[in-house]
Amino acid sequence: MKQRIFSGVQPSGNLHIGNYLGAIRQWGELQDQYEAIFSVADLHAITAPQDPETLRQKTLEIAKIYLAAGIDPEKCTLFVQSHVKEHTELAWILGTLVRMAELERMTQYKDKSQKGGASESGAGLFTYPVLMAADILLYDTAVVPVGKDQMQHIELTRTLAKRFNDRFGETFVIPEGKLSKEGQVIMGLDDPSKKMSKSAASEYNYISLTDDADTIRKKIKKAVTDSGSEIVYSDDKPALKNLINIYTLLSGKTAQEVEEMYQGKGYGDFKEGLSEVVVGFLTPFQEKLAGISDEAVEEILRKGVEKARALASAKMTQVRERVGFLPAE
Ligand code: ATP
Ligand code: LTN
Repeated sequence: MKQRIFSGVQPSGNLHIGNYLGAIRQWGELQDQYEAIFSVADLHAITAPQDPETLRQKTLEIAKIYLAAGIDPEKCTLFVQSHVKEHTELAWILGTLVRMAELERMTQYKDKSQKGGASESGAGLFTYPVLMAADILLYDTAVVPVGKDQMQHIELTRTLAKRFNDRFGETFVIPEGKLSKEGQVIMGLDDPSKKMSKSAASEYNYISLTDDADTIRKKIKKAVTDSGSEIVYSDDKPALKNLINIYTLLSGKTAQEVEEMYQGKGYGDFKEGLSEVVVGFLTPFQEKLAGISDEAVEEILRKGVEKARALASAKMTQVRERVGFLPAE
């Protein structure tokens, strides 16, 4: 029997090449080897304020992006998180097991709550990792393919699964996180000290998967660079290193090959070359995306949710019994 993988992305903004390279690309590569379930994490998205109509549109768009990235609905289960009520139910139970100090240690929480002030930020931002643990544990997930920034949440998921199992008996599979082969975090184009993020203040932080060619060229032109003019891959030049990483991940060339190509040339030439690489990748991607209708994704999501509900509901019956809840009938 194949092991199960589970992952998701929140429909909270424009997906960018960091999301693709850090997470979604490897999902497509894993779908033959594993039994795969992919969710659109709309419950997570509302931990930041969302406009309802935009949230609906983004939810469909993310599902389309999964398909355009090569996720095959014949092989995988795709569904919208809020369609399966067991996620919030299990999150409540796990929320009684998690410790405040464990949640206070989460980097994502610290970063995000700092932006608006911790005392003003919603409690959902704080308990976010508990809902994520519920997503993963409901499906007996063995492997969770995500970007590096999410690894801390997977660690917490393991802790909670073990804690539950110790207290109530073997119930959950202990999952493992899985980084893409390269494992890099793509940094912001306007600030290479922070990860590229769809909720960044400036759109010059990221290249969205739906940006057109002109926008891409403009954003790459404006991307910050380091001092000096040679094209070298080094930790001393974090901005350039990040741009070279993007170049290599999308072109298949090594960093050394890129350095050689641009020997004796400057940032202008390199940035033009990088723009062509990014446009060359995104143009066919966007053509695929445009070819997927709302109706087609809705149908795929309807089929997916049936499968997800069956698995989640069986697991929750077991969890309720272990915890000591009286059966309703
Ligand atoms: P936000 O900044 O709004 O929280 P995000 O851009 O970080 O959003 P998520 O939905 O949190 O996006 O992440 C989706 C997936 O993409 C996760 O697996 C995450 O690890 C990965 N990911 C996000 N940003 C990057 C990045 N800059 N580089 C590599 N992987 C990333
Ligand atoms: N928090 C994740 C999205 C997410 C997820 C999950 C990833 C929600 N539930 C379950 C893996 C498994 C993020 O990338 N921000």
